[in-house]
Amino acid sequence: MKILSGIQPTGSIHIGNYLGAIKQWVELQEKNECIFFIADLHSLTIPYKPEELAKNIIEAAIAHLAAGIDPQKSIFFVQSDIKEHTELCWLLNTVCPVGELQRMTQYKEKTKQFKKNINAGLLVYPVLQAADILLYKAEGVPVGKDQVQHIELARTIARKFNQRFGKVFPEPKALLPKIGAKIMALDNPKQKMSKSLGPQSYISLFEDSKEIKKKIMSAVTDTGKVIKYNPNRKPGISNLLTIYSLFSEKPIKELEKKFKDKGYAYFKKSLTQLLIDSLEPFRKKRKELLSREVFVKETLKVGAKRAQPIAESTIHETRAKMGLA
Ligand code: AQP
Repeated sequence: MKILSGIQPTGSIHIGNYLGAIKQWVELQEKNECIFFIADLHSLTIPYKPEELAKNIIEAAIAHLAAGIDPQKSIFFVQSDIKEHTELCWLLNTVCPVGELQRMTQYKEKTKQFKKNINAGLLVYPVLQAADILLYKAEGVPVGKDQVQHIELARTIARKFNQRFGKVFPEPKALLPKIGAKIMALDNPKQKMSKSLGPQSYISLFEDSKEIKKKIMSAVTDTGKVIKYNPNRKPGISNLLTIYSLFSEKPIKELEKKFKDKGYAYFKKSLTQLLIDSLEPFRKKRKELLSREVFVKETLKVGAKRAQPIAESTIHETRAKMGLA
């Protein structure tokens, strides 16, 4: 299967990004043709500091390499290095109904969150995402639950284009992990763990032991003592059980039995230790890569060189179908 996914260079990668998306990427690259990229163009749609962007892109690349993206197995590059992403986005804008864009949950949330910066990029964000996917004719897109609506729209755009101009694009499918597709915020388990909710909501993939302990021990849980998975009635403890299960590779049922009468504090201490141990290799690898910036930049350049001919070929085909060639 041809796989593609991207992530924005908008801050620290957290365990929600990892469990919902990146962990799947690392597994998928073993047996599939994979393309992963840093979505820097998407990140321009929310307030940012231009003087910090280049550094953030390199940091995001380092984070992905540390998390297990292997540039020998996958094509890994920076979105804005391939101009065809923006060209295809424009071409697809002409087949995408504006009503579909206005009803996107992320658009509604971001326009509420950034009232002083409701730019057109926020609205056409999913069209650029569709362009990213369709440019490489990807069939599977490993993402967290929050992105499913956008992948559905990419399918609609592909279908509309193919119907009007003749078949160019396969209709991509979202690939969700069985569990972990929506990790919730530690300080508010009714909301998605998210960079923009602030550092108390998440644990970074490279968080140090002291912070992990502080955040897990103060994670919001319901009143009661029983360690039981019930996302509706016990969202906090269910979220922590999910995180525990994914990092320990033990089924939730087994964890419920193990911690049944032990109480929340005991369970949280055990989870803290599990996270400290599980994240240690990521911290180590990141530290090593931080001192090899030239290698990281070179890796991204090589990735762009591999992506370029695929992108050019699709643009050529698309332009011809639309009567532009
Ligand atoms: N809480 C989550 N649980 C599972 N998966 C998640 N993803 C994000 N949050 C969770 C998945 O991570 C990938 C990267 O998405 P992105 O680059 O759009 O990251 P993001 O949305 O910027 O991450 P945040 O933390 O949610 O940032 P803000 O607050 O800025 O919106 C995607 O596949 C996403 O599904």
